[in-house]
Amino acid sequence: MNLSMKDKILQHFLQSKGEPISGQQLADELGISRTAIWKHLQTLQEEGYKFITIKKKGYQLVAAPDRVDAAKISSFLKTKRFGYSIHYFEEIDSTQTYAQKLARQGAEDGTVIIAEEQTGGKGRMQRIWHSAKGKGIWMTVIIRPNILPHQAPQLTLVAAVSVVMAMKSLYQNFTPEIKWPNDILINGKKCAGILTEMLAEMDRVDGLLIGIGINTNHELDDFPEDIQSIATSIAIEEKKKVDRAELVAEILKNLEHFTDEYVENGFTSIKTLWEEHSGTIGKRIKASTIRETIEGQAIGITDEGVLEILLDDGQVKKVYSADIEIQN
Ligand code: BT5
Repeated sequence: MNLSMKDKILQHFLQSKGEPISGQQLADELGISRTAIWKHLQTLQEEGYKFITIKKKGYQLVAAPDRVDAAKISSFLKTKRFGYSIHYFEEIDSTQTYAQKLARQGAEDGTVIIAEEQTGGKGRMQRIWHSAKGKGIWMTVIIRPNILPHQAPQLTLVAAVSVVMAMKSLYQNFTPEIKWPNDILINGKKCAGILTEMLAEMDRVDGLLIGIGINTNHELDDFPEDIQSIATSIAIEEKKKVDRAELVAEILKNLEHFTDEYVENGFTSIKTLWEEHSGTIGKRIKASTIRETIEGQAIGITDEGVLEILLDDGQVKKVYSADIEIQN
């Protein structure tokens, strides 16, 4: 983990869950002086953390700013590789663009780029992804699975399963559903989107950039007017604010696990999970591809992650990439 000394100190406090920590013990553990500890605590106070001194016990963290930085995420982390290198920004144009640069420079498998705000958040096909400051999870995970270029779209489905299962394990008041291929909906409204980009040669994948955008703590007013009728957030549905760092850590745990499972055993088990959590299969849908619009019943996905639609004339059509609308 590439944490600075200040972040290491912070991590101790976050993991102590409100219990005081003695300055001497911290100094001994980290191999620095008590004065150095005190100086780092001063800097943390300037960043919005609040410590009080408790006689004979040490320092106690009593308030923390709402941020998704490396120290915060790592205090929840339960992974083997993912999330050990975290690049955190208060503001960035797009975590995807930055990830592309890092991936080209050889960033390791499981590197995370995360920001409080994106000024140029991207959806698919040059669409805009609204990324309000401090309200959501705007992150890209660089992964380097040993797969062939044509398998890359399956990783979008692996990511969708990872996100939806993380939500299900942390929240109780709603049921998220995957809408093929890359949306997570709650009660029919979009709460999260996934954008997978690939760095590849003809026959080899160098890396995948798994972009994950999740609306976590938005109130309806935090969305621009044009998406207020189609968007929602976890806080709106769960009826309480969520800890973004905890959700990030849970997603990273799932993403690492399911990517490994996929590389070792193929798409079959992921496909089953995806279908279990999908709100698309069995429904009548309208699919708009670049070439045409087709209507029919979504009957499943193939072993390649391709959507199969049963048309009214009995034909089964395979759809590789499209926007779909679920009909009543
Ligand atoms: C997606 O595209 O859903 C992929 C979104 C990926 C965003 C992440 S955030 C971290 C990383 N860095 C980036 O720059 N991007 C990734 P698509 O299926 O094309 O959906 C885009 C459409 O969703 C837009 O045209 C709007 O209609 C809608 N939309 C935009 N922002 C939204 C939001 N915050 N919540 C719900 N819907 C939104």
